[in-house]
Amino acid sequence: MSTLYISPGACSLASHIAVHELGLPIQVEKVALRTPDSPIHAINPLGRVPALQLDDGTLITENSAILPYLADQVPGTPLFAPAGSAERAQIQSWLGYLAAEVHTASFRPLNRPERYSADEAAHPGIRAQAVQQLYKAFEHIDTHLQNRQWLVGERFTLADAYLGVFASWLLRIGKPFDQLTGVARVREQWAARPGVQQALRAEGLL
Ligand SMILES: N[C@@H](CCC(=O)N[C@@H](CS)C(=O)NCC(=O)O)C(=O)O
Repeated sequence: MSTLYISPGACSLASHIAVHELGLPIQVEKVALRTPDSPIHAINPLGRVPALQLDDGTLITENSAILPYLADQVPGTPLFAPAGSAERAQIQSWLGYLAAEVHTASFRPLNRPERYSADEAAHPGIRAQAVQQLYKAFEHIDTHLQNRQWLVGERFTLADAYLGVFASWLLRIGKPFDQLTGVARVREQWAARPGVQQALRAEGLL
């Protein structure tokens, strides 16, 4: 059986949600992060989650690759769209945006300023700039959601599974993100889904 390595509340929650939404027989294993003795280092040389190890030992990392791979195990699932379709490209576009603009360019300097400067005195400035960057990244999403139910195709897709994780991280920050009404609405819709709740419960977050 394939194994998905996750850490509770981390970005791996997106792939974990997809496992439940798709009803896939995948074992989910919790690992500690940022500690040298964590078993994740023997699985993923980067020591990061999510990491999906297939039955034959093949390793797939990055939410933007794991999510489509999981959805492709259930042909015709509404979580994704057929190869060659514009909808599939739009879903992948949001996966790329969330991974690059939201997670790496914005949340990472906010949560890990030490990766940008060894000088602790510089960290408050890095964090302040990251919050502004994060707000811009989410403003774009919020504008897109003003007259839409979900990110793509008026149905819950892989893109929303991933967005919900980052939208829930915003709750820890509060202002000014609480004024993004489209993002708040999608976060509530996301949190109400049984597949999301199963993943949250399995991670000890409900
Ligand atoms: N771009 C990767 C990011 C993976 C990532 O940074 N995961 C974090 C948790 S949110 C992690 O494992 N951090 C531990 C570390 O960097 O040592 C993805 O989307 O899968």
